[in-house]
Parts: sequence; C-alpha cells; structure tokens
Amino acid sequence: MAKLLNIYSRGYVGARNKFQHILAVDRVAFRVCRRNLEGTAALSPKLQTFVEKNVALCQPEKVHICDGSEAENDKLISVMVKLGTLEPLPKYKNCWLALTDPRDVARVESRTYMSTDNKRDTVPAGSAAKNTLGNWISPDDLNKAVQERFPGCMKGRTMYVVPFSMGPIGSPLAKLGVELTDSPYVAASMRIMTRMGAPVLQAIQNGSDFVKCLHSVGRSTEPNNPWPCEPDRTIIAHKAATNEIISYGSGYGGNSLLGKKCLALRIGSTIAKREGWLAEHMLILGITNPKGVKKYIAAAFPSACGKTNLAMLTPSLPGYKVECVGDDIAWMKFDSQGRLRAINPENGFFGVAPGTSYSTNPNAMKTIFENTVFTNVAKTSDGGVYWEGMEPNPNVQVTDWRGQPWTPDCGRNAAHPNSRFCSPANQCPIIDPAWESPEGVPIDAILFGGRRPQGVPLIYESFDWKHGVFVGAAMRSEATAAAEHKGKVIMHDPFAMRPFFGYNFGNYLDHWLSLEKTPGRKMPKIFHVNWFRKSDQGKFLWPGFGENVRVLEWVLNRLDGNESMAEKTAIGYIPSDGAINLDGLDEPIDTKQLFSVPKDFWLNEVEQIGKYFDEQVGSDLPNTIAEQLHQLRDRVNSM
Ligand code: OXD
Ligand code: MN
Repeated sequence: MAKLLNIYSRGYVGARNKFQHILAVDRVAFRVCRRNLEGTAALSPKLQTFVEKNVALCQPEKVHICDGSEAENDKLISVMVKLGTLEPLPKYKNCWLALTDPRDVARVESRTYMSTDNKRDTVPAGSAAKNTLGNWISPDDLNKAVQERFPGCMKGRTMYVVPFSMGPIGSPLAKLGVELTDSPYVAASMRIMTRMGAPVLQAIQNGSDFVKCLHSVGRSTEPNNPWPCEPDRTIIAHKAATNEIISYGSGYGGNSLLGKKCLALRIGSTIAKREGWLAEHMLILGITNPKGVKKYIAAAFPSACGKTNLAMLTPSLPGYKVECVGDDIAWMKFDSQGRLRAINPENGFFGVAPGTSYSTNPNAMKTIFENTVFTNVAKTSDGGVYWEGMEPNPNVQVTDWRGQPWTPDCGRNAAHPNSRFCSPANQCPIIDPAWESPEGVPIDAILFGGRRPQGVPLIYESFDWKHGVFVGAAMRSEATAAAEHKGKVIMHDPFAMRPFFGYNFGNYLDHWLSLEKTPGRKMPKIFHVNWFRKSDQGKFLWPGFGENVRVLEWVLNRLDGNESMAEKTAIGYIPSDGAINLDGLDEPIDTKQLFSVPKDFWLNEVEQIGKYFDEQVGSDLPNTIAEQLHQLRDRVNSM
C-alpha cells in the first residue's frame, strides 16, 4: 500500500478523494485477483507494481486478472454482447461479429512511434524532410502525451490484466508480455492470438521477465458506447530500452492487440538485435515434395499481399504437401549447429477477410467458422458473414459493415477492405505438426515479395547473402488497406517491415549482414517473388494461389543445387526455359513476358532505390548495400 500511496501522491497531490477511490479499486483488484488465481500463481512483485501504478493512473472501476479459462471467455463475450460490441453469428459455432467505430478500422502508422533518447536510434539519417522509416517521439514528449491522456481514462470500465506469451510457453525463443487494457474485445482477441492466462502468470511468478503493455481505448463521453475510441488522440508508442508499449485511443487490430505488431515486431526486432536473432514480418511454411523431402521457407510480403494464402497454400501439383507454421510473423535464431530456426510467436490468425474464399484459400475457410471473432465484415440474414470475394448466396439478405442493407449492385463494399477474422491457429487443417516445437523449424529459404504489376519477374534468386539483403532492402509494393494509405501507389517497403522497424533501418541492415559472419552457419538462400505481374492489357500473367507451388518447386530444386535450372540475369538467377513446370495449367503462360527483365524498367528501379536510400537512410546505409546498388546499376547498364 505504501508503494501505491507513493505513486498516488506524486501523480495527484492534494486530491484526497481520488486516493480513496484508488484504494477501493485496489481492494477490488486484489479480491478479484485472489479469487481468480486460487491454487495458481500470485502476482510477482514487478507485475504487482506495474498493475498498481497503472490502476492509480487510469482509475478503472474494477481490475480483472485474466486466467485464460473458457469460463472467463464466456463472461467476456457476454459482457460484450450486452454492450453491443459483439453480436452472435448463429450460423457457426462460437463465432461473433464486432463492428467498430468507422473511424477506427486500420493501423494508424502516422501516430505510431518509437521513443528513444537519441532520435538517430530510431530514424535513419536520410535527407528527406519526412522520414518514413521511423517515427520518433522524445521520452519527454511521450511522458507528456501519457499524462494528457491516461489519467482517469478507464473510469467506469474494467481493467483487464492480460498475461501472454509470444511463442510456445517455455520455448527458448518465446517472450512474455502483460497487457493492461480496458477493452474486453482486446482481452478476448489476445486469448486467440497469443497463449494467454494462468501458465504465463506462473512463469512470471517463477522469475521470467515480461514486456509491459498499457492499452486504453480512450475516454468515452457515452457510457454505453459499444466501440469507444479517440481517433484524434490515438497514439501507439514503444520504449525499446525498457521493453514498454503504450497505446491509447484505438481498439483495432495492430493498434490494440499489442503482442502482434508492437511486441513481436517493433519491440521484438530491438530485442532480436541485442540478442543476435531476427524478428520478421514473415510467414513460415513447410513443403514436402513427392519424394517425401520436407523443407521450411519463411516469406516476407507487405500487408495484404496474400501472405495468409501462401501460408495455407493448396498445391495444384500432385504429390506436394504444404503445411502452415504461421501466416504473419517469424522469430528466427541460429542454433548451435548453425541452422536458422524459426517459431511463429502467434497463436492465431488475424487475417484479412475480403478475398478469402473456397477458391482462393480453402484451408482458411476451413479454419475460420468456429471460435472466431470477425470484425467489420458484412452479416447475412441466416446468421452468417459475407465479404467481397466470398461466393454469394442469393437467398439471404446482406447487411453491410455499417449496418445498411447491401446488394451486389449497390456500389458499396459489403465488408470493410481491412475487415478481419481472428481464429485459433490450431483449427487450420494443414497446421504443421511442428508448429509449436520449442526449438523452431529449420529455415532453408527466405522469400521476399510484393505486388508489382510491372517489370519484376515471377521469381528471381539472389546471388548470395549480401545481394539477398539488398533485395530485401529494395522491396517495393502497391499500397494496402491494412493501414491508412490511399490509392494504388507503389511504395517502398523494405523487408515488408517499413511500419514495424523497432530501430534505425541502417543498423537493421548491418544486423542482417552480420549474420553470415559467424563461421559454420548454413545461410538460407534468398529469393524474390511477384505473383502480381500484369500484361500490357492489364491481365495477370500468372494464375497465383495453388499454382504458386510450381514456383516453390523451383525454389526446392535450387536448394538442392540444381544448376541447370537457372539462368543468370542482371538482377539475379531466373528459371531457365522449361525449369518451371507448367503442365496442366488451364491457360497458356506468356513466360517471355513473365520473366522478362526490361532494361528501362530496371534503370528506373535502380534510380528509385538509390533515391530512396539517399532520402530515407543517408549515411546510415551500410557500404555493402551501397555497393550492391552500384553493382546492380552496372549490370543493368551492360544489358
Ligand atoms: C497485419 C498487417 O495486420 O500487416 O498483419 O497489417
Ligand atoms: Mn502483417
């Protein structure tokens, strides 16, 4: 209690009635805590201090320590149904629909910050007035922002204490977090997306450290608002030095489920740099060829480029099997044998709904109609869901995500383009048997990719590790609906990490380059893929989806060292004539266009990449990467 008094008297000198209120909350908190944790762990002193400090700051009416049980989840759901945050979808088992405030529908990159003492630790030294590779806030300004927002922000609400593990509990690659949130939607979603509850509290009690996450949807003037938020005052901030995340004003996805982008990527990448491993925006899949040989591949694509579809691919070629380890994030570390090992730190899929269908991703469709929270999709009169790309049923009425009657010809989207399903990963019919293996799966290849309608071949292979790191640094893609960008502009998105870097991108490149310096390591081969190249008439040149296994087959052949299957070009190795199996495809493939490396396009590409490096990275760009760019320019010039 003395500690609480201390915090109180620093924060609220003179307001005695507030102190009384906090004591009352404190008593409730620890009554709830004791009841919930009977027979399991108590709070560790560090966790107790963290909770007390933020109870004093946010002044919730109640505190609930989450144990992750079924009964607790039922309670959370019924609270949300009562409030109107969720409605049941009786067509499916244990599925729910959330419709957000229409102003709170995506990650808000412009309000997402890293806070470091030195700006340069976050933002590279590029010449541009606006750096897009790091958004920095000074510790003082962050403090001020917290003091302007958090005091009393949870009044009238319950603070949920959500203990979670990113990665299988006990894995040497896993990290723990505790999120304090006033959103039952967040607590219930964290139970799907992470390993959440009593075993994590126990691990913390046993001495494991945790990342401190504080989240509030913001102050609400309407007491019964089903989706409170404060879009004008939203801030998502990370303090890497102290492993802290602070998020205010949004209840949506990556802004509020703090284990995902905030911990697993931004804070994760800073920890990974310190500890010598990688935290990346990558899916992980296992692929077995007809001879029964299995390899694992990690792949980085910007948001909404079909990552979930690739992670759950149904191969069109006979004898191939693909299994899914994860669809969004990979934590990877070299083991003592020099193999790169990867875990999926998540426990669920937070996938983009529109475009997901039995034809594009049957495995996702078999995953998501049980125990799922859908957000901002349309609903149907038979108690189901609907979104763009799903096979429509003419016998049911559709209500769009804004609650308006919807018909296919009404000119509006039924579902928000960034609407989501949030489903447990273990429901995926092709989940890999090793997806929870504590030591992780061995990675043999890394794919980078993007949505490039022009100029970029279906696949090319880098010459070596350094060139591969350059290929990742030079990634570009069409903009996505997952963030607040508009239009189909081609954006630079190095390593598909632009919104997720936790530290200076120049240092990040140094870190990647340094990995091959330890002797005895088996470095994965690095490739670049583009499923989205279009003909001059605007038609996709490659069918994509299940047919992408034909491209993965070439990757496997190259991993086996098959020299005759590749041809050297200015940008890397491309498949030689006939090396990609096209047997049985419905339509003829214009391989000439699909694999062409147009000189003018690539001269411009080199120009754009150079400009980007100058403007965004400046003197922080490692010499090795600058040399790679020069070499590419020379090779393209001599085409
Ligand atoms: C995501 C994203 O939600 O990358 O996975 O935006
Ligand atoms: Mn993602």
